[in-house]
Amino acid sequence: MKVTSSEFVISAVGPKQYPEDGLHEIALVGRSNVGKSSLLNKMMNRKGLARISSRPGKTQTLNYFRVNQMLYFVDFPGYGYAKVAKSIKETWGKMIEGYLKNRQELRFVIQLVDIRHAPSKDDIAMYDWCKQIGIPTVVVATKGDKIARGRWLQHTKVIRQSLRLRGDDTIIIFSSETGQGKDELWGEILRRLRANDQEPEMDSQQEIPATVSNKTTE
Ligand SMILES: Nc1nc2c(ncn2[C@@H]2O[C@H](COP(=O)(O)OP(=O)(O)O)[C@@H](O)[C@H]2O)c(=O)[nH]1
Ligand SMILES: [Mg+2]
Repeated sequence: MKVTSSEFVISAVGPKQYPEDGLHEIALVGRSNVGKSSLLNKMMNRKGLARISSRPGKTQTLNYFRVNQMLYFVDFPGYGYAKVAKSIKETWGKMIEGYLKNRQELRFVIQLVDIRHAPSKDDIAMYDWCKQIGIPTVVVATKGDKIARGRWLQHTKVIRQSLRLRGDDTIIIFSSETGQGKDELWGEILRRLRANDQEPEMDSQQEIPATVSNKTTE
């Protein structure tokens, strides 16, 4: 996709600050240092727009970037500096949970994992959490330039199996150094947004699993 405009909009500390123009939102999650800011900069063709390697764990805000007056990338605080239950339920707080569960504009999550390593417990918990809520995930294996091309398949297989990738979820290999995966990721984003536009209202989708599971345990 040709990015003609991209801008930082707000570091939101809560729902009152989320944009109200109804554009699609794509959340980016992953542990600190996985390459989230670098990927955002690469996707938006803007070297310093998303800050690279600001102090990990410092910001507990949702950072909104608008692209082409069409969508928002929502940069989540990095996880992985606390035990998963704590990082997700406490440090991240209700804001993150509330966003994932209730944000109508959220279309899917891009979850970043380092291609060199098997996903951590936090990565697995994050992925499972999105599946429980009913949010699709595009997994991006970052820092592809750090291992030989011939080993990519082997490494993505480990990631796929550790996360137990489900449904329509997919893995894309990315490098913010070489630009590997950039066009593929944009293609995937546009494909998913288009598919979403063609579906009837899916607002109740997120409530369905909870209702069903409540019923069956009665
Ligand atoms: N070789 C290589 N280094 C990367 C890549 N992406 C990020 N990095 C480096 O990894 C470090 C953390 O990147 P950053 O984007 O700040 O990660 P964040 O904490 O997830 O936002 C920085 O030193 C980046 O230069 C990549 O694709 N290839
Ligand atoms: Mg960052």
